[in-house]
Amino acid sequence: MSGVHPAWLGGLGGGAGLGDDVVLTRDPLCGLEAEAYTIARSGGVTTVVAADEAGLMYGSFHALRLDGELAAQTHRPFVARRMVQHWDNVFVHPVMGQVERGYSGGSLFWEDGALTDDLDRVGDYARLLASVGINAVSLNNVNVHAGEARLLTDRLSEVAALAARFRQYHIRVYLSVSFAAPMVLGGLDTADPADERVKAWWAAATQRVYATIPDFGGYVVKADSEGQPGPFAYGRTHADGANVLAAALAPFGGEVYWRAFVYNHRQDWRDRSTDRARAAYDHFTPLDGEFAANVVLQVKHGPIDFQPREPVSPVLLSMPRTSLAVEFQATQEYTGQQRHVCYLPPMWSSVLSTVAGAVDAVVTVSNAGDDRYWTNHPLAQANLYAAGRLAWDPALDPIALLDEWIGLTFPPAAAGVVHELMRDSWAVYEGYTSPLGVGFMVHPGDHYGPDVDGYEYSRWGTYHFADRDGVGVDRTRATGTGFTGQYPQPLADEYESLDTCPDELLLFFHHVPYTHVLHSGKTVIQHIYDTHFQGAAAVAEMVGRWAALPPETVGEDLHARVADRLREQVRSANEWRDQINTYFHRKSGIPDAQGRRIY
Ligand code: GCV
Repeated sequence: MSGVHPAWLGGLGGGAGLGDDVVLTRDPLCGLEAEAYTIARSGGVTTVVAADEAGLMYGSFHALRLDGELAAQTHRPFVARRMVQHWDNVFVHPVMGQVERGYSGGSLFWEDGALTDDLDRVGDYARLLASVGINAVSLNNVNVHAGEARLLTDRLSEVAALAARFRQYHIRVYLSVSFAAPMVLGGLDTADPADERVKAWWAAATQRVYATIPDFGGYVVKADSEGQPGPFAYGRTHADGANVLAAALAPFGGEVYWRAFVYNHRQDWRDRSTDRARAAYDHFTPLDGEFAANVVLQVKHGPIDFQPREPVSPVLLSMPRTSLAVEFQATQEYTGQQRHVCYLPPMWSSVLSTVAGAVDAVVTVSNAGDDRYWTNHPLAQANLYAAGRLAWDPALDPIALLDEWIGLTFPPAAAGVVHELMRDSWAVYEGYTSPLGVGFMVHPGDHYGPDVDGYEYSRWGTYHFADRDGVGVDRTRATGTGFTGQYPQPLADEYESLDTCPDELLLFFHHVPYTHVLHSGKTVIQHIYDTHFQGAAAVAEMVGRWAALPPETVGEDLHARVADRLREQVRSANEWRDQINTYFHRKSGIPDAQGRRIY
């Protein structure tokens, strides 16, 4: 079908379109799987061959990235499902705003409680996602409030309008739904998954969805979590709950993304036997093999909640008879809220290197909103970019992806500075915030800025247990909560032993004295002081680097935006440094070996 312009090719315009030097051939007999393509460039002509339209599209986006000659290569996605999830509300929520944990303005999809009238912008977003390999998007917040629940029923036409824009780029649309929808929307007196009326309600509602949107992807469900309704209310398991929705979707080829983020959020901080890190494994692994074939269990990459450093969730290593999705968070809830530079793909890449063989889907919580630069901090775009590229191919080097994004975004004169600012930015952020995997020393509620004891005596199950002698959570089998026992070997023993536990996760797994000597040769307390001084100093250097870049190189507006965010990052990093160092100095009474200023 060379020469025919499919819908998505029209959308490639705007100066970045394919020229006559690209030859696209769709050949259903070429032997390639769905979405795969072969690409080559020779004598200045690029050829792309694929069996389907989607493969042709992905090959075309690859052609836009090409620079120079290329011997024929075939590319195919690592997983069939590569999803971006939005935590968008239709209405502005009094506490969470329009986009829960959103730092890029309002929703791309809804404005003033109604569907956006800027559907072209949605089309641009769809192109952006498709260009990095995303093929699924869920539109609304997993915390489904009453108004948003109606997207499933009488507001379905809005979902259909959005689906039409995403469809142009081979992206299927999903909805977050409330487990209590049969009650909230259907007027039933129960949402019990064993009740025939409930099953019939889900079947009928789902049938109506597919009558309107034949290629609808399915449902995303947060159940029995942070106040959301779920099957526990009826004495049913999460497999019972998920399978009812799965049965309703199965005739149409739809699927349920059922979240494993289930834990007791009303814990008593005095109770040392409950460990939030254990919760997902304890709830879900007994159900391995009980989920319907079209249920995907969606598991946050770490056992707690998207902290700057966590070990990989043991659930991802322990459910061989269940389809699994790993969930990443591009929206920087705990990693600087798109005011700090924090390039996260090195973290995601290391998770994927452990779980790649076990997962069937990669899900990323989007960091995009109606902001002019999509992501508030212009450099945060790189997180979304690489999230898609890694879902397509988890073996890609995250730093090479950073350079790929820089090359497509900035002129060569800016490339070096942007690279230097971003390359180690996750490590820098970790340095001035969360020491040795301890996590959650953030301001409660908004999760921005330091508050070392903010969650220490709260109900959320996120403690560091610092006292005058030491810090950290004992999660060992020998003397602690036993969480290390949820890992297969060799990880179970590696994390259990102080001799082998990696320094960066030490306080996640162990409670140790401040004088404990790390593998690095430093004491814990000196490590805390050093990383916080070094982290804040590194941010100060970033400001200088950016200021030295002539604004016209990147455009004055963008330059000013980044400069403004960097000023806030410096202020915040200094606050983190001083609060963390002062806190641990006061607790431990141990001075900094270098005599630097601690308050
Ligand atoms: C969408 C954390 C966030 C919540 C979020 C939740 C989740 O607790 O703070 O805002 O809710 O994770 O992933 O469901």
